[in-house]
Order: sequence, then structure tokens, then C-alpha cells
Amino acid sequence: MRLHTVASADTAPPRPAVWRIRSWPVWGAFLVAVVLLLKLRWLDGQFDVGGMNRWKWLVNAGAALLAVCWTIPLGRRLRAAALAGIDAFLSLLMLADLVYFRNFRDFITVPVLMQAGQAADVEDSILSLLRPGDLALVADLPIALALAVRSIRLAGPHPASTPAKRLRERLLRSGLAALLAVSGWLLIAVPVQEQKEGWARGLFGGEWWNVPIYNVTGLLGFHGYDVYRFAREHGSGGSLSETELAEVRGWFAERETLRRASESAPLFGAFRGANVFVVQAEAFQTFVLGLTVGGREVTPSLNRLIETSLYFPNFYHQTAAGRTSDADFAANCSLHPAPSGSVFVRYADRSFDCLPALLGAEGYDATVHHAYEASFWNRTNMYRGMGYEAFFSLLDFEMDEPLGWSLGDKSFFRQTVERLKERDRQPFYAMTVTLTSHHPYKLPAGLQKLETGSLEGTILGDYLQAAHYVDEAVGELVELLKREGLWDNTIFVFFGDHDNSVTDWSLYERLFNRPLNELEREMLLKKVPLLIHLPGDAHAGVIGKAGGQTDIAPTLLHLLGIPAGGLHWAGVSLLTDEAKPVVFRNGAFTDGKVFYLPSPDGAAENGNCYLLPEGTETGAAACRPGAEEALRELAASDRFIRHDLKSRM
Ligand code: GP9
Ligand code: MN
Repeated sequence: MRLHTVASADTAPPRPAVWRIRSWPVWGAFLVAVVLLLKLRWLDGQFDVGGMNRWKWLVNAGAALLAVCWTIPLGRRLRAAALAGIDAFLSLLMLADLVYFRNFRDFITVPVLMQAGQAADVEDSILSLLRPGDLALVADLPIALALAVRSIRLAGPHPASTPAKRLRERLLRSGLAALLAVSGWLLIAVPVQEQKEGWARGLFGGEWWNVPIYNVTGLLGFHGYDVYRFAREHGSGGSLSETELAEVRGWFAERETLRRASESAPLFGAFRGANVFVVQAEAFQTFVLGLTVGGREVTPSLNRLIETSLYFPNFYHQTAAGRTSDADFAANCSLHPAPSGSVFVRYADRSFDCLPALLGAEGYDATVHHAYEASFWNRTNMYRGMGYEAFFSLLDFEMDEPLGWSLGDKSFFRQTVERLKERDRQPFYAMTVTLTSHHPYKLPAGLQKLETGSLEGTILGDYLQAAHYVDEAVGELVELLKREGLWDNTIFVFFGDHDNSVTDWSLYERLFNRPLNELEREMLLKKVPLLIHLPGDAHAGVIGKAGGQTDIAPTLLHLLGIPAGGLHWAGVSLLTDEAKPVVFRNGAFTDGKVFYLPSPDGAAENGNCYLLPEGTETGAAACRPGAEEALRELAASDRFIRHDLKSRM
């Protein structure tokens, strides 16, 4: 690498302009491009969602060229600063993407950045997601900075002394920059086009999952596409054609027919006018139920409660990047989460049919309780739109049990029941969202009551301790509701919001003492508990029907005897025999008979289809019609939300 110095400019014989173009920092631009390319390659290994192929090398190279080419015509000082800036910005973006991916199995998108104010709150989680090897992404930044500072300080007068020479050099540099820009563009456009005509057909229209899009575009290409997608969605170009509108109407009408079956089913209106108390439990998965660790039940209270409740062992969460907010939205408004970001954040201004407003119209006092910042997940705005009469958040609680992110669940439940007593309005709909069992699950030593043996000190061991605490909190809540005379006229619902993000399978294998195959891992991550306790322990038993969070609201309306036919919902009551699949955000689905897992490359023929309950793998063809149905369901839900279709149905 050669640096221009004042001395060389003054004393050396003038070199031809072409020679000067080859000198630093034109080469600096190439150096930064190569460094970016290597980092993108390393990052791809970390994501581990399909691996590098020649297409991905090409699109990454194209993106790296586009990132740096525009610096070539700049003056030397500006060029040096710009290159260091590009390296720093893109490296930090990659690091942020890596941390985000470890937590959410997704990439950062513009709507997620709109939630970025939450980053400070998840600081502990972020730190626990960083690994020493991640330094690879930022290790060169001090060198880049030092080189930039050195070159800025050493930069002397422009070596091309006459105006004509300067003009010629500027033209040459601009020409080179333009050539590299076109090459960079082609390096992206050709592979993307090739793949769009092959396995990635329909991928950019469906947008049900960011991972296959990343596999086509590479990381920087993905971000470029995401910015374009965001602009398109918020500009005028996103309107729906009449045919598409008719498709959405048709899909909702089909689902409506299934939902109307409730009205002639046995338990319709059997608990008309009862209170409803819902617990949405943070990161609470089904596998902890019935589990014994160190000779002790992890969830003794829930295990007992199940015996006197309706219990749904084949119940799944359907959340995506909006996590807690997605579960809340699915359970209360019976629609799917957004393909990226959170409906709470992106679409709080849209109209939905949500339980609080529906029950409010039936004379219920609908309140929501969550002991955290009211703005997190845009709750204040979203809850207002959902029709709650009141939202009790962090500042409404006395901090008498500081734990984890805020208040311990035990005190949270206690204060919530006190609040309901103060309001003294029945029937009530009380939605509670717990928090103590949030990632990274570390409870103070005094609250760790299980002997987790070889899992002690691991994240899974900590998770079991947190689940045990939550179980105790639920046990105390049930006792309190009984003491307050509320238990016998209340439908009590407990469900988990999403998985715990722990995907170190060696820990689970240590816990279960056996290896887990792909399907077992997926089911373990996707299954969350649902139990519904009815007044007088009525109808206690196990219901094997496969269900998801979008089925919670229709099931509750079924019990309360409120017709749900005309609502714009994806769910169906779990108390009817009407069959419909449980659809997941990535296009996976189960109908209780098969479980379909799409391939990260998005190609239907590469997906895995399993027969239930044995879990034996069968050809992808057996799941093909269901997989297409699943995409239809996601498209209908997405279009309804994005285009705010409630008033146009
Ligand atoms: C905080 C809580 C966060 O209000 O909802 O939970 P998360 O969405 O990170 O699972
Ligand atoms: Mn959550």
C-alpha cells in the first residue's frame, strides 16, 4: 500500500494519472470491500441457515463493492474518513444482526429499528448473547481508524497540479467508480434474478420469512431490500387489487363457516357472563409441565391445576419477531404476527376484532396488566386500539418484589387481584402478561429452589428455576382468587407466549438423557401450554386437538356464548371438531396428523413432512396441499392487517 506524502508530491516526478488511480486509497476501498466480504462470510457461518454458495459470494461481493465504490472520486481526506466510516457502520450492523439473530432467528428490519428504543431494556440479554469470537467483526476497526487518521494527516496538496490534470484524474476516478457501481449492481441483480426464476420463485411476493430472502440477497442485500420494502409499504405502491381483495374475503368467509360451528356445539354459552382471567406466561414452554428435576416437580401447581382443567397438550405458539406482543395479538385478535417486526408496533393504527372490545360491548370490564414500561411493544397505543378500559403498567405497581426486569410475578399477581377488587366490576376480562421468566432467566440464588444437577449454572438450568418460580406464583394466584371468592365464577386461562430461545441442544439432551431429532426439537420449541379452568372444575380433561394461539379468542367466545362468525379471525374454537391447520409464521404447519417444516431455501420440495404421532418422515408431497393452504392463510392475515381491510370486508 502506498501513501502520498507531501515530500513525494513535491519531489517525485509526476506519474501518469492511471498509475495514481492505483495508489491508496483506491486500494483502501478494495481493502475495505475485501474485509467486508470476509466478515459476511464468517457471519453466514454463524447464522448457519443454508451456508455459502457461489450466488451468495457474488451478491456479497456486489454489496461490498456498492458500499465502497462511491468513495473513489472523493478527495483524499474525505475518502479516508468515509472508508473508515463504512467499515465501522457495516461491521456494527453485522454485529447487531448477529446478536438479534441469536435471540430471534431473524434479521434486523426497519420496523424492528423503530422498536430500537427497547435495546437498553434488553441490555442483559444482549450481553449474554455476545461471544468472544464476535470480536472478529470489529477487531479491524481500530486499525481502520488509525489508517484513516494517518492518511488524513499525511495528505498533502493534490498531486495532479494543473487544472487539466485534475479534471482528467477526476474523470478517471468517477469513471472507475461508475464501472464498479455497475459491476456491483450486476453481481447482485444476476444471481437474484437467476434464483427468483428457480427455487426462490414467489419468495419476494410472499415475504413470509426473512431467512430465505437472506439466502438469496446476502445480508447487506437483505437490508437494502428491507428498506425498499418498508418504503413501498408506506408509500402509495402498496394497494391491493380487486382480485387480491376477493381472495382475502374468500379466505375469511371459509374460516367463518368453521367458526360458526361453535354455535351449535355442546359447550356454547355454558359459562355465559363468567369472568375471564388470562395469564400469558413469559417464555413458558410445555416441556416443563410434568417434568421432575432433582426429585422435584418443576411445575407442581400447574400439574395439579391441569387435573381440574381443560388441558390442550397439542397447543403451539405462533409468534415471530414480535415475541410477547405477537402472542398477545394472536390470543386476543386471532390473527398472525407480521412477517417482520411486531403488529403492535407497525400496525397499531389498524382496526381489528379483539377480545377486550368485544367483551366490553357485552358489559365486561376489560383491563390489561403488565408490570413494565407502558411504551414497550407500543402497548399504550395498541391496547387503546384493542379496546381495553385500563392498562396497568410499571408505574401502577408498588415495587415490593424487585426481580429480573421489574416486579416479581408473585407480587404482580397479588397487586393485580387487589386492583380488580378495587374496581369492583364484574364480569371482568383481566389479561395479565408475566415477566419474571424472561431471558436470560437468572434468578437470585435464594429463589433457585430446584436441584438442577449437571444443568446448574447453564441457561437451561436457570430457565427451569424461573419456570418453577412462575409455577409457584400461579399457585399463589389461584389460592388468592379462591380466597377472594372469584375462582368459582371465573374462567381461568394459562398459556405460554413463546419459546425460551435456548437452542443449545446438548443441554436438552442432558436434561432428557437422549438425543432429539429435528421434529422433536421443533415441537419442543413450538409447544406452549394452554389450560382453561372452568368454574366448578367443569369438563376437566385432555383435549388432543391441535391448536394455536389464534384459537384462544374463538374458544373463549364459545364458552361465553358470543357468536364469533362475523369476526375477522384466523382461529376456530378448540371445543369443536372443525379441522383446520395450526399455521406458523415461516409457513410450517401441523393439523395433528402431519407436521411440515419448510426448508430454509423456501423450496416446497425440500421441506420435511412428518407423520404424527410417530414422527416418521414421509415425502414432502404429503404435506404439499397443507403447505399451500398455510401460505394462503398467512397471505390473508397479512393483507388484512397491512391494508387495514376491516372496513372493506
Ligand atoms: C416486556 C416483555 C418482553 O414488556 O413483553 O418480552 P419479550 O417480547 O422480549 O419476550
Ligand atoms: Mn415474551
